[in-house]
Amino acid sequence: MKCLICKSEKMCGCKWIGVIVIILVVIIGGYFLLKGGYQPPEALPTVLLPPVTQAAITVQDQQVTEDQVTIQEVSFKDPGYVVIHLSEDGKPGKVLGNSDFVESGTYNNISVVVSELQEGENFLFAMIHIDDGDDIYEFPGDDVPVKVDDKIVVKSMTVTKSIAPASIVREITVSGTEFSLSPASITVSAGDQLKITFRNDGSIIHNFKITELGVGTKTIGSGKTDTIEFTASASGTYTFFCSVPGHRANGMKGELTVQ
Ligand SMILES: [Cu+2]
Repeated sequence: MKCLICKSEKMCGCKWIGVIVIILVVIIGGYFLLKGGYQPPEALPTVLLPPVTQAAITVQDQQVTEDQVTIQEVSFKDPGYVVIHLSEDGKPGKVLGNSDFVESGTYNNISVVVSELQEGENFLFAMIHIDDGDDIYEFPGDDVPVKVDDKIVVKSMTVTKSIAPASIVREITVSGTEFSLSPASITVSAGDQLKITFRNDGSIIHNFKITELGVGTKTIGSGKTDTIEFTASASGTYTFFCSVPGHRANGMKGELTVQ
């Protein structure tokens, strides 16, 4: 390899000069970079929304399962509350609930707890009320509806409330003896929560298993009980039995039918 500096045909001492120059460049360059050239990134400036010049409210129809509604967007020029009125003859009527005290500004997705939502459709109005300065909602009273151009700031919305069907808890006691399980046939509805207590009314150890559903009691002695709880989600017929060797074949079995 040819020396780049002195053009000597052989490797010479010149290469070390090159190495030293590179090291110096790195050190000096690094020094200046750290001293002045490098600036840590500054935090992004906070985006300040312009002050609210006019009260406004935006709502959307919604489905709920609890007595609570969500206001999509609301702008308060002055501190106040979002108040939910029931529609009476198409006009804002009885108050069903109000938001917490809200300072001036624009807010998204404010929740308001309301009372007396009916199952099915509820026709409601969301209205902005002003606070009279004590941070306590008073209406009827001084916390009156806000007006813009002499009009109340209000939007109507339909809130559909659905009530989840309550699952039924079925409590069943199964007695085990030598060699039977009683009842030997149990029928429940899909979705039922089952609480099965196995009672050993025999004189030797037994248990209660439904392997197809992955549930079972402990193996217990005479006079003892053990309880299992599970939800019968899938329809079908499942065999229950005592898994102590020989007991199932001797009659300790039965059927759980989930309809
Ligand atoms: Cu048994």
